[in-house]
Amino acid sequence: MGDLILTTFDWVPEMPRGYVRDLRVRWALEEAGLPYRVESTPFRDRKAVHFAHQPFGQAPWLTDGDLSIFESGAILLHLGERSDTLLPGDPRGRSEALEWLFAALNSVEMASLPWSLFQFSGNTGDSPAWNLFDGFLKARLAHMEPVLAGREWLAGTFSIADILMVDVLRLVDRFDGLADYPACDAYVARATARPAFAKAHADQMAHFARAD
Ligand SMILES: N[C@@H](CCC(=O)N[C@@H](CS)C(=O)NCC(=O)O)C(=O)O
Repeated sequence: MGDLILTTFDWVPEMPRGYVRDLRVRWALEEAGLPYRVESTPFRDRKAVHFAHQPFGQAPWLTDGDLSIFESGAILLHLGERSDTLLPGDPRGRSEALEWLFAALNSVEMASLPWSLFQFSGNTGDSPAWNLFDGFLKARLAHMEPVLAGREWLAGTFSIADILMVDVLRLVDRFDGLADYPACDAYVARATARPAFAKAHADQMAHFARAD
């Protein structure tokens, strides 16, 4: 274990600001109270060293001493294991947190990301493709709704699973997609009211604004 360094882009256009995935990592680091620093990699001119850390040329990645980790889910799992609070210690709680961590990325984000891309590109008129992805997302939200109506956090206490699930649902909320799902909406609201989220969000916005 060594110094924690989070690397994100030096700049991104306005549209993704506040939603770039380094926010998940910042949020977890703030919740855990782990010291870290942020470094930048060029957004426009991605060099070989970037691909050496992140094979798809994306952001973020985290280094912990001589360990370099890409994929926000893998990074949060690493931080959960380093933190006393973000991953339950008992086998049942840990297993629940891991289930929901993968569900956020592999069941919900799988539906929310294409849906959001349709929204970003304004292609939400009646078409077979839009109806397919809209229906796919709504089916996922319909199953998340009773889960979130029955509990405050996914794995008992607030965990890395909540950071990922909330960040995935936040993108849907950006386009008012949670309006018919009050428990999902309330879950996003109570998680994003946490001081660690506010700090992470403000820091990301300031980071990109400095490069304008
Ligand atoms: N599955 C990756 C996705 C990373 C990702 O999509 N990063 C975006 C920023 S939020 C990115 O680098 N976009 C630029 C690109 O794909 O070229 C993760 O969760 O870390």
